[in-house]
Amino acid sequence: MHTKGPSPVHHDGTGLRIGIVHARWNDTIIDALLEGTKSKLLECGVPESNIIVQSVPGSWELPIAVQRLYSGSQVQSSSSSSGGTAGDLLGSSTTDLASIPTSSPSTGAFDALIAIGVLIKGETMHFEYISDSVSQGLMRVSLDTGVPVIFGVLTVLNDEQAKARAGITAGSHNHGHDWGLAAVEMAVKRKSWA
Ligand code: DLZ
Repeated sequence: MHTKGPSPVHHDGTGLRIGIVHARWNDTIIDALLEGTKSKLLECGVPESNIIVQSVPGSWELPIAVQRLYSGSQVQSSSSSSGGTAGDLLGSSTTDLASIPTSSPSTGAFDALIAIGVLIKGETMHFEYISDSVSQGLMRVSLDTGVPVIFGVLTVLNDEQAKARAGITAGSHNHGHDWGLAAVEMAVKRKSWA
């Protein structure tokens, strides 16, 4: 029997702060996965203002961006500086995360982080190298920081497989739902481990 990962228990996301970093390659699929992820976070009670979304060019950039997003939030949550808002990490609206005001509900350290990317196999070894490095990089960030980093990276052979995992193909399941639920469950569990 095929069993799914998300817990059957409802976890309360009220008060959690979740960071999402997504790649921009394969943007139609990314958009659907991001939407699916956010919808479950909101369903679990995570306030919209506590969901911080950043983007990077491709999946290769996810580990460093997730690490910097987390480190920036640590710096600013323990400092009293103010001014600025979260923006596009490596895009045109780049903002210094350390300058986000601590009084806003969307500031402070993250309880979980979600990395979203879509890697589609081409004709070279590029896919294998990136998939392996990105998964290892994200695991390293998670273990080094002690913050759950949810692996929202699809590693697929073609566009059709990607669409079938993003809820785009009729009747298919959006894996973003699982990632949102996994983030809330792990964030809640992390608090109980502290
Ligand atoms: C270069 C590249 C290729 C060929 N394919 C993908 C992909 O399928 N998914 C993805 O997220 N990114 C891809 N990239 C971009 C790399 O991840 C990276 O952004 C560039 O090599 C620049 O470092």
